[in-house]
Amino acid sequence: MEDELTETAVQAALSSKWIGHHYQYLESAGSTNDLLKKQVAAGSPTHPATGTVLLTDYQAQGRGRLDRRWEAPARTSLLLSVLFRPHWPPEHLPWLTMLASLAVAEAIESQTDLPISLKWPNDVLINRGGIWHKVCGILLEGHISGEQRLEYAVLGMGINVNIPAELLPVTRQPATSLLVATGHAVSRLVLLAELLRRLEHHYDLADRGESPKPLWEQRLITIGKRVKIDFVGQTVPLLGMVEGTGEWGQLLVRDDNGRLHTVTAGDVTLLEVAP
Ligand code: BT5
Repeated sequence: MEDELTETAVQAALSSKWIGHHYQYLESAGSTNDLLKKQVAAGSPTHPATGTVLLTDYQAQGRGRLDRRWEAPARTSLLLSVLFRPHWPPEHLPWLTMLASLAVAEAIESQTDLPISLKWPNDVLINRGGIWHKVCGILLEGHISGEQRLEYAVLGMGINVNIPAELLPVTRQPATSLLVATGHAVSRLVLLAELLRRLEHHYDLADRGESPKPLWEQRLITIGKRVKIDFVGQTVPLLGMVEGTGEWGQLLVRDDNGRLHTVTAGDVTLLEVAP
């Protein structure tokens, strides 16, 4: 199977019009998000180019939210960051996570027969034997200037493609890979090309003002569920029912006293409802 992700291989496989046309491949890196942000800080308004993709085969310091670790054995995953400079108000930024989740879900579904679901705010999931397993995580980092202008956003994605079962990280939310879930290896190159094409499609729609929310919400397993939401630096979680989402991806949660909360960040646990 063609599985090289070098610049030559990727340029030949790409079908997107602008995302990934500037492509950097590294055999290993610290964190692709950190590296791309460093390049932007040292660059100019046009360099690195919008749509630049930085991809590595191994990350020594792969990050999740709140500096959690993202772990993936070398050459088994798609580990990449994409640079955007959206002319959007800063509060629209979550659209990028929403449309990236959609692009990942559609790309995986195009290469496997696995139905893909999403867990708010940034997990891509596969149901295996009634248990939700995480197959991809998304880390969006936006930079907002002093004048409240969104200068750029770095969108990081880690997809567990061909991680064998014995090398999957042991995590609270169980992890899986496409290899484990389908029983066969999936071409990372073809998956990457599909992902970038769909990311571009959904980004271009959002850039024209079309909301990713309807498609994104359809895949959310969090809607209509009783949940516990933990917040950073807060010992008391929020308990309640998820009633829906806001236009910018906020979670709308009704607590047990009937108060509606608009949640923009937090860790969600789905709770079993007593029969
Ligand atoms: C995420 O954070 O899920 C975002 C992960 C983003 C990773 C990409 S890789 C390319 C780019 N460069 C980076 O440095 N990062 C991005 P969060 O929701 O906070 O979840 C992190 C948690 O997921 C960890 O604490 C682990 O429990 C779990 N985890 C770690 N590695 C995993 C894996 N390979 N598969 C599934 N779960 C994993």
